[in-house]
Amino acid sequence: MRRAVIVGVLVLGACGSRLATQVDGGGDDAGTDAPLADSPASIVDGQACGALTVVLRDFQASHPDFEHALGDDRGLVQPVLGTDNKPVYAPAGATTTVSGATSFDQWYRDVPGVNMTFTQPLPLTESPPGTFTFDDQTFFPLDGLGFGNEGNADNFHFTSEIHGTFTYRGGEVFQFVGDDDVFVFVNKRLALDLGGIHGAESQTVDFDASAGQLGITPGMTYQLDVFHAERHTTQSTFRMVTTIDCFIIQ
Ligand SMILES: [Ca+2]
Ligand SMILES: [Ca+2]
Repeated sequence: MRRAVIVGVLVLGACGSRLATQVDGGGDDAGTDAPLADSPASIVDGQACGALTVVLRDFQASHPDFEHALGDDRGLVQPVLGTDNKPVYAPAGATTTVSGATSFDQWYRDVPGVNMTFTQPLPLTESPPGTFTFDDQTFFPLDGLGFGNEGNADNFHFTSEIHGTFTYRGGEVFQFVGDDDVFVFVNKRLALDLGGIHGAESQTVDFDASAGQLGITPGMTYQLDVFHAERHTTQSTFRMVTTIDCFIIQ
């Protein structure tokens, strides 16, 4: 375990130039319970390990799901990720914070005139050893970009998605603290649901405790997909903490 962590940090430093690549949002349904092609052994061969790439989509405040009614809104997504690796809207119609499937389906898909897409690195910091964190309490990665700040001090109203794979070794946790919505899928199964327009909230995935629900077995490699939405002023906080020692960008 310790060797793997050290290798991951070294590769992070060596692979920084690879981070500004477009994430492939295409489907990969094959073998969710089988080892993927990039086994941990490939880490030492220079795979992008220990750093993440985030796909950001900027929206305007006028979008029907943004600056809408406030409140927690769990159950917005179905418990299994879609075949295109996007969340599937679950309710039959509108909820307190979402107009419906048509508007929700725009959150993580490129829709000309509705959103504008950007890709940025999301560097993880290791401290203490074995714990990897991205923490930004003023998370405004699109200030001055996309539709601009729309009269606000920062550019609110955007979504983000992260796609990676990791090898489950046993004992891992994944915590998110922030606003607004966050959905985390492990092995394409919903592991964390912080849906809704709200202040900073926290949930933690305990991989061992959830192993049965998630269908994961130590030693195997799985998808991890994170979806987030910033839907309301005046805060945007994004804190992610995990003991997964190596993400490989997909
Ligand atoms: Ca915006
Ligand atoms: Ca917010």
